[in-house]
Amino acid sequence: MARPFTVMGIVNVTPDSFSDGGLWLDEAEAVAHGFRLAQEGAGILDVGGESTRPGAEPVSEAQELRRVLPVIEGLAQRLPGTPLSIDTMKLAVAQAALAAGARLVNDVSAFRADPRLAGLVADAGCDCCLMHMQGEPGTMQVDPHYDDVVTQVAAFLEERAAFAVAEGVDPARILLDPGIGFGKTTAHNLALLRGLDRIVALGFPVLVGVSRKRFLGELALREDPHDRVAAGVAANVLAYERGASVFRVHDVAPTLDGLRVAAGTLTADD
Ligand code: HH2
Repeated sequence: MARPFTVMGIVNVTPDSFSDGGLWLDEAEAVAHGFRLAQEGAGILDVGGESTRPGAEPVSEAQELRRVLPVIEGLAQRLPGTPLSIDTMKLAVAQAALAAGARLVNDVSAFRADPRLAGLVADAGCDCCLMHMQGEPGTMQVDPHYDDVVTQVAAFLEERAAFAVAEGVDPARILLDPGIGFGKTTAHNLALLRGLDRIVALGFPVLVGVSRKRFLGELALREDPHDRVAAGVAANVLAYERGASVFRVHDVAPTLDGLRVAAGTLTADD
């Protein structure tokens, strides 16, 4: 049987996200967008109210709550069968999102921005995604450096998972993410995708977020993020082949096509 995978559709309720900033700021538009992504086959929707693109400005708690809460509530109502994820580093935002029906806390700081998120996830019994990032979004792309990026990212994720478990999070509820594009050059991103099996070997499901990111533009010679869809499908297929199981994307339908072909090909019993 094909190894299962889930496509996570991105719903950015932000004015400044790098590829879709401002498109879904209106609550009804954002809910409609999430609905479309679910119809295309997204198995989970990730709602975010703060851009983490390189150089992005932080957003206040009140502002982030105003952006994401109505959208989580609207999606929970319209799509009761589709799990919702909240992309946040803030305790109050995660708390409110869980109360409104979210089931996964996607924290790009891996519980470093606010370690109390670990206790929240433990008490709620929900899922969490712990991502690697070198530096802060404001400055992370200024000369990132590693001696051995795969070894260092794997060690970081192992330590963060151990922290979460020590805080009471059920290990079966943890996803790990190498943090493609977060304090990484193109060479670092490619080394991580090539060496993804070493992160998979930590024993947790692995999520990857390559969608429309800059390294794809560099490789495929595509300046406009919207022209990076095929490049992203290629990277996601390779990540699946190396063991990733959740794929965070803006473009759900083409990603599903690619992953279905990859899954069918890798498991063909002839
Ligand atoms: N990437 C982005 C945001 N959240 N979460 C996880 N777990 N993994 C990722 O790779 C990841 C993430 C950045 O992409 P996007 O949401 O499209 O842009 P922005 O941060 O500008 O809103």
